[in-house]
Amino acid sequence: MSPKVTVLTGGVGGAKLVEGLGAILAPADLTAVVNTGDDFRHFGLAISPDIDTLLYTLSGKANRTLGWGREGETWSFMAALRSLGGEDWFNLGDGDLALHVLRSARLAGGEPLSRIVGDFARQWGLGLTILPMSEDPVETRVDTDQGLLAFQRYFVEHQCRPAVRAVDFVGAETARPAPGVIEAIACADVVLIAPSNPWLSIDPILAVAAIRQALIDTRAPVVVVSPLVAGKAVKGPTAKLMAELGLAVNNHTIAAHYQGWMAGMVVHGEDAAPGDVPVARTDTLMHDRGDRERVARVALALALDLR
Ligand code: FO1
Repeated sequence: MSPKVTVLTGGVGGAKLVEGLGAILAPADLTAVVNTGDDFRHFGLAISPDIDTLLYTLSGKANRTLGWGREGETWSFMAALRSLGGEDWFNLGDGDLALHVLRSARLAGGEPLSRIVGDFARQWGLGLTILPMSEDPVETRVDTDQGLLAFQRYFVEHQCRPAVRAVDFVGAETARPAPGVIEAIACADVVLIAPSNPWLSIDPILAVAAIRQALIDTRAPVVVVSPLVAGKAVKGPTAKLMAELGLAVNNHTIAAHYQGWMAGMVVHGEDAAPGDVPVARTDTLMHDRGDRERVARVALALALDLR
């Protein structure tokens, strides 16, 4: 039987796992619940980085070296913007702009984000279900030694250099799960937490109380793919952030972060892992499609064992 799988994801690592799952599951059996805490308005445009990284990755359009945006992108807009003295800390490629302009226009017309994203996925031949975690605004904000920073200011403008003291999610207490999110968790055979940054990319999703509760209540085993490889993060600021938060950079900390509903964990190679949860081991570095498929298979197998 083909299990119904729901995966909570954000960032590049998450998109790679979803790509691997897409290679082994029927599209109708796969749902991605995507972080929207990174979303922000820039020049009035609605930017949804983690949704866009997933759309680009799954449709083969992703810029693999940058980890965001499109392969073969051109930058005429940015050149023209700079000539006019516009803010240029956040790069908007010419092709990428089409996504932001179309999404912004349709949101302004009152369409829900989940419908817009569903249309984009279908336009690009993707059969899985991609759900934003919420249609309501939830803004990740990082309290640092250089003051309170909106997520993209921290991540892009300051290149994650400021030391983090705390992360919060403005709007989470009133944000509702997007349509279909609770069902996707409650009715899944398996729920996976992608190897995304737990504090920056998964916590915004968990900050929506009904989603966290659904993870606790679901009969599906919840398996976490560790974002750490040999005690370091593969990409992005995970290890640096953990150290700044005074946390040991290891899988015990990751497991403690997800305790209460995590049933098992996929860890890299021989990395130390908590002794009190079922663990599956594999090389969790996902360079190519084969890697992504392998990690997806290992995560799925562990979860199905735990049913
Ligand atoms: N990341 C950067 O480091 N520099 C950029 O100029 C940049 C532009 C950008 C434009 C659209 C988009 O969807 C993502 C973009 N990102 C950029 C990545 C983005 O900050 C991250 O993908 C997420 O917010 C963190 O996962």
